[in-house]
Amino acid sequence: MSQTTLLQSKAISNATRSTLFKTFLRARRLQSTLTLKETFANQIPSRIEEIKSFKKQYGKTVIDQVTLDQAYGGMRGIKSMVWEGSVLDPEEGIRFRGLTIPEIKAKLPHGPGDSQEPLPEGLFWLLLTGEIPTEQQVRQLSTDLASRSELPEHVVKLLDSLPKDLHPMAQFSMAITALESESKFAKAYASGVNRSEYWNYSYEDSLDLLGKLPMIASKIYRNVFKDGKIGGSIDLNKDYGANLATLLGFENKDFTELMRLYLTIHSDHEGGNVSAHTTHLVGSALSSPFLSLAAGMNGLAGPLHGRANQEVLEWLFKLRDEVNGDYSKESIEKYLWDTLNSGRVIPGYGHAVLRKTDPRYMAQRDFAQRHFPNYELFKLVSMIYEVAPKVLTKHGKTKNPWPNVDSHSGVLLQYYGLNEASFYTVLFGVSRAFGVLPQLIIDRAVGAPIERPKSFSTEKYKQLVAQIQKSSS
Ligand code: CMX
Repeated sequence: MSQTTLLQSKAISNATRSTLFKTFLRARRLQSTLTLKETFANQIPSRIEEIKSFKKQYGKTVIDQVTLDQAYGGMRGIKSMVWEGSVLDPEEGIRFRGLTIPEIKAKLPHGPGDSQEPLPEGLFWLLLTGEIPTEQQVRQLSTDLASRSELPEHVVKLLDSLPKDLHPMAQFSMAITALESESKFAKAYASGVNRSEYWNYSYEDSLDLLGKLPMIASKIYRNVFKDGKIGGSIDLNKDYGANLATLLGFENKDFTELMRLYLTIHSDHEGGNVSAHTTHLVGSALSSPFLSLAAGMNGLAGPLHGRANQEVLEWLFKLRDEVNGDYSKESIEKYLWDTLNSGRVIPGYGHAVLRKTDPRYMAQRDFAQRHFPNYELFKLVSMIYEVAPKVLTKHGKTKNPWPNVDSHSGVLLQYYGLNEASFYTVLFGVSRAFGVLPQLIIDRAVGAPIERPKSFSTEKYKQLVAQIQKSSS
């Protein structure tokens, strides 16, 4: 019987009801003041037990079959990973712990005052624990992350020494790798800590890392594109998005709102995408969270993945130059065909899993409609949204002619004056850390094994196929 039902039951006396009510309230109060680490630590035994008994009962159940096409086709669609934070439905899009983006926006704590956007710290809590944190818990987490922001001197020196024409993503990955010197996990492992404690040190590293990412990102931004000085200082009372906006040098209230939304929706997109999978794979060798995330960021830097947000902007600007103010459907359609006929992809369109417009695109479109419906570039992006799916369908190659997350993000940043497109993937990377680090901590808590799928040579596959054909004839 639940506590609420018990309290309503006629079978108990008023005195018992009053005692029960007080106990219930005390438990609720205690629960709502637990830190993220305490909340997660409490869950570990039952998580381990749940997986153990699930495997014991159903471990030999066949959950998928693999074709030769899939082996040659980037392993598309093969069910072979466990990822707790989110599941991606081809038609509906992402659900974070079962919640859609509109539900996340409604349920997670928002920024202060009249903020309408969810806090990425809250999403991190949800992804790690499956629970929605209270306002108080999220504020505490924001302060915890802000208190970890300082960079070691060698990382600052490293960033200051890099040439300005080194891509911001290469700088980002190098700085994260260089933070390895701070890894509590690596030190604990070297000193022979018991494996049941791995999660604890990975948790600390993950929070240290999240805390330092705004400093790293801002240092890169200010070094490469501005005067080299960070835009402001960390405030322990501000939330993550607000601190990031300040450090980058943007004090606009709406830009801060954009950062909250941006960091929340770019965080997690199942485990099989390149950045998430790479972080998970490298982490499975017990590399520290710093080395694991840096590996994931190198994958995010690819133009078919996170760097598509930069490609979109550059492609949009070329389009703008080429059509010379003529934003008619006909001239946009011609530009789309020119791109396709020259053997290039339309950046920001298509997806390996999705078969509809990405809800992350819609969340950004909604933001633009609320904040700057008449902005020229927003109108252009909207016009492309009307034309491109038809052109891609006619072109007949892509399985998904609809826009993805990267199709819209750059235009939002442009509106607020963050014009430097080569920096955009770094912001994606800061957000992606919120999605991939929870799984790394969970993996360490439940003792996930080193990942090692099987590969065959073409020769060996031929033998296998011949064998299968022979036995079925
Ligand atoms: N423009 C032109 N052709 C496209 C296309 C696009 N936007 N998207 C897919 N295609 C082509 C593929 O190149 C492939 O061609 P070939 O058979 O000649 O190799 C064919 O259509 C089938 O591809 P698919 O099965 O539909 O898509 P994939 O799962 O192979 O690839 C993705 C997915 C995202 C890499 C691809 O759609 C693409 O390159 N899009 C443009 C880049 C982009 O926006 N990437 C960002 C994705 C989101 C993210 O990770 O951040």
